[in-house]
Amino acid sequence: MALEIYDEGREPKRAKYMHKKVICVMFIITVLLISLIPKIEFADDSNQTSNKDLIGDVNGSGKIDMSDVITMLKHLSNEKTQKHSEWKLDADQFRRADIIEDNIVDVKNDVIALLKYIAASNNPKIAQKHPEWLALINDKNNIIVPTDIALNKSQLDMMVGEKATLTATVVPEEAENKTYKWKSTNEKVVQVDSNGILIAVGEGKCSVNATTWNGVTKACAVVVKPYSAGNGNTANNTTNSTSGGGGSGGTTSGGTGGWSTGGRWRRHRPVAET
Ligand SMILES: [Ca+2]
Ligand SMILES: [Ca+2]
Repeated sequence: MALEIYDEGREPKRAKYMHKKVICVMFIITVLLISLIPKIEFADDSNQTSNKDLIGDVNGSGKIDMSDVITMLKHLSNEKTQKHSEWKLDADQFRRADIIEDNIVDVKNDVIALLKYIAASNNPKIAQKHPEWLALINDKNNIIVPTDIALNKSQLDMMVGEKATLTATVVPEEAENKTYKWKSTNEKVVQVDSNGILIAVGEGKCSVNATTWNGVTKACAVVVKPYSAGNGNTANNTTNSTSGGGGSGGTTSGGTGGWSTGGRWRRHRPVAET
């Protein structure tokens, strides 16, 4: 392994000093990067694949996680100390660990790249800020990641007690993992469930956001006004339309579009398309 400290022509004393220094730097870098990862989810299947050639999946478990980093660090420790011979990577593992392809598995490039990838995959905020952290490994694995998420509505007027449905479409269609989550910025105004069904619970303004697993997000601005029979607001009626390709939205037609709100009251009115 072309680790600098074992290059030919180096003096043994210098190599010994460098050895301690490298171990120390490795430790500090690892601690720093692990601190970037808010929650290490070994069971997280968001990046799971059956592809045994997955770059970064050093131990061939079918997914990329901290156990791959540990495998790489053990290997590097072996390279330096000539101990723990069982820690050596075989040719396939080495190929998957050589993320920055230079035929060297090192901390500076490969371990850091892997740690960054794991940090970004587990934290949408990091992914949003550093999409390139995900791109490096994903590109090598030819995994298409979401680049956009379209909502059928960018704004919505509702009355307290009313329900509405938002539909999200992850772009591109071919994305490997199109998982996304709904979230309201103020649950005292609007609550949203995992199917994008909103319920207005209080007066005010907030956003309902759909965010993909890799941090791509889109917001719908919602204004909730008090309920009044003559209120001209045109909130969407509740439907579960799944045909929405980001455009047509889910609105029932006809005059029977009644909806209930927790059994408190019920009324009927024509549905207006917004
Ligand atoms: Ca693995
Ligand atoms: Ca490398």
